[in-house]
Amino acid sequence: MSADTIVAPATPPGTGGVGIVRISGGAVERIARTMLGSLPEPRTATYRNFRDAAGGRVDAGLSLYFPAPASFTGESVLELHGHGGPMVLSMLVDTAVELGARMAEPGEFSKRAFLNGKLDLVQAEAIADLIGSGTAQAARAALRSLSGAFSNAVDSLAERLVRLRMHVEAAIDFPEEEIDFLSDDALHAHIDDCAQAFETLLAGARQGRMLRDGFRVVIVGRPNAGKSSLLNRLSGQQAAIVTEVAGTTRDVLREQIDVDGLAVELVDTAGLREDPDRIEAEGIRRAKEALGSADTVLWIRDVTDPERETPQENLPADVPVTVVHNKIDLTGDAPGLVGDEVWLSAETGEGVDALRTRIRELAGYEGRGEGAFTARRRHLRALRRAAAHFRTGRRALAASKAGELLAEELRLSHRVLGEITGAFTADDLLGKIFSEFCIGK
Ligand SMILES: Nc1nc2c(ncn2[C@@H]2O[C@H](COP(=O)(O)OP(=O)(O)OP(=O)(O)O)[C@@H](O)[C@H]2O)c(=O)[nH]1
Ligand SMILES: [Mg+2]
Repeated sequence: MSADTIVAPATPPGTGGVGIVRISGGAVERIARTMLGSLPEPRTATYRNFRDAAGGRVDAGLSLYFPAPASFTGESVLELHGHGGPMVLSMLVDTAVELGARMAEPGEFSKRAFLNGKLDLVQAEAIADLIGSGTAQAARAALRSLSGAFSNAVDSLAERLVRLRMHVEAAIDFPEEEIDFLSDDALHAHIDDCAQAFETLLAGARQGRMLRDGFRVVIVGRPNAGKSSLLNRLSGQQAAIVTEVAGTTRDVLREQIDVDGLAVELVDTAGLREDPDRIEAEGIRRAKEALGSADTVLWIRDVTDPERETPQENLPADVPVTVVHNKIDLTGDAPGLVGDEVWLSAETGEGVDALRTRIRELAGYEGRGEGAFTARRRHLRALRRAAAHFRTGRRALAASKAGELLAEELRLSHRVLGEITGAFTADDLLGKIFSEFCIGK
């Protein structure tokens, strides 16, 4: 438990009927005795004068005292519900500081709740998402995350992985019987079951991320491949400049479009190539940055360009990439989906419907799902990494009956899952997550 005591207004800046100051930490009791005269009865709204350190009256209102550990943060918490004016609130905060508290950092109340085991990381993030949600549906989904719907699903998958790992490690410990163990039907049923659970959770998290942020499609490729033409075609307007000059687009362009009911943010970028001029180089840097936040990438290739390959090292490893062959009007190739690659012409529009279908598929969008929860990009990334470890282990077992490799990949997979709820999370990640919250949360 943190030794120091923090204070911040819990209501937004500005004026209002009521303004709330929240204090959390070890000095709460002492501060309450000074400011209120005595400690109010726990969890009971008590009308009091609020006094400064010298005994002068600052305001009067309701006080609420939550002794540790039965509070939001897990520490003793005092709430002062005063009159909602900036001056009043700042005098109350100053008094608490004078009496030994310090100003809270952004998200610090939630961070303490997390560190004291009151919430897991997903739930703490759901508070911020609920407050920030832009639609009623997103708000309901955030509330479900806050209630633990997402965390429970992650925990239950983590448990399955642990049981599977125990099963495999038991087999490794008895080398004479290892082969039998590892070809055991029960083991394979167990593996299938985990694979299924990964699929379900990934689908749910993808939906949840879309509810929160929409689906982000980043278009990349060599200069002149037709990226901007495709953006214009999909958005139905001349949003981006198109010319026959290679290197036309130098900035990152974003367009909100509706793909058959799915909210998509299309991102057009500068063509990737060697030896660009300075402005273009900055454009390419921004293109790579945009790739970092993509939900999916469209890799546009001009079917008439002899150097149509885009350098693969530029593409993110953990995001699905769809190859789009553009300008088929010049070659007469057939439009449509072949395997998971799309053939089209941004100029004539043939094949563009197949791309829309592909985007919907990639998004895994199922409309308004009952029981949906919100999820963040961070969660989805971790889930994908965890699933990749699981698959690697599964392949190792199938290829070489390698129990040790499977066990190791299961351990890694479990660990990555733990980053989602915060069971294993590095301090710097925690700092980053909570710093995005606002003060007083
Ligand atoms: N025939 C044909 N021409 C196309 C097609 N798509 C784009 N073009 C042409 O190709 C040229 C480049 O198109 P852009 O959309 O500017 O290409 P870009 O990939 O955005 O290029 P940069 O911004 O320079 O990286 C323009 O002259 C377009 O008219 C297509 O499907 N068919
Ligand atoms: Mg362009």
